[in-house]
Amino acid sequence: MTNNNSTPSLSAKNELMQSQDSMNVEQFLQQLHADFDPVYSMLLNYECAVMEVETKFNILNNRLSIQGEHNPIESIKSRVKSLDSIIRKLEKRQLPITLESVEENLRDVAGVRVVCSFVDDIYRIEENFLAQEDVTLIQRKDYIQNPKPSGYRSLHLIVKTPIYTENGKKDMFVEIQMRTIAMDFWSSLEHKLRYKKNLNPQTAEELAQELKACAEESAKLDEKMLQIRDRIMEDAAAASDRLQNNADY
Ligand code: 0O2
Repeated sequence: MTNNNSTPSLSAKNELMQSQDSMNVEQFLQQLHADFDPVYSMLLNYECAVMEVETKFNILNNRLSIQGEHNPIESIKSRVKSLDSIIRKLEKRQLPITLESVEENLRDVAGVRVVCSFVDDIYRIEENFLAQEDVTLIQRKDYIQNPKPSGYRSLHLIVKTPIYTENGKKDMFVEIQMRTIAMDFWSSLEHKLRYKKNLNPQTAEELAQELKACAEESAKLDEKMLQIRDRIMEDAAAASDRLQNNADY
């Protein structure tokens, strides 16, 4: 079979297509990186901020457990808000949907939840955390002293803390929610129930009242557990004094 010079051979056509495809892939990747790298980089900064703050709480937990009788922190849960939630929040607040706007306006993209054993552990951990010189308190909401109308209880802090990037130091907002196991149990279940939206208004109102009553019961449980712990500690201290006195004789 002879080849007509004006039409490229089959293999030449394939080569042309392949080179066009690889050009397209390269351009596509370039565009993808240009679009998404700044977004990934921003989310990574928030991941780093979360890690920094988590480490601070883990260290505090270890140090304070040496002074006291127990580990004050039961668990730490962290998250970086999803891109969807970030954009929806900006849209809801009618703010510009840009990376600068996220960093300027949203303070809960990085979130750390610290679950403590007892109510007084929350304030002890808070005091030690805020005493650190690279932690700046921006906002404090004490929903333990002043529960929300829903019954929600937790201590909320917005802090600024630095991370260290390839371009230098960068201050990041982090939202911290501190609560007891009982508060965490209530708020996790209430959060799930709140998203079952197909309730008629009367049922919704009745259930809101019931949930609020549950929150009050759970606050009483926290109070009772604190009293029990204090009695155990007093009793243990008295027993240790008795032993010491006996040894002195
Ligand atoms: P998510 O998915 O948990 O992050 P803002 O955060 O500024 O938009 P606000 O009300 O000024 O809103 O902040 P606030 O009061 O400090 O509460 C923020 C977060 O606390 C909420 O985040 C919830 O996590 C939690 N929270 C507040 N009230 C309730 C409540 O009644 N029940 C439960 N279960 N959680 C609550 P988001 O953004 O709502 O959601």
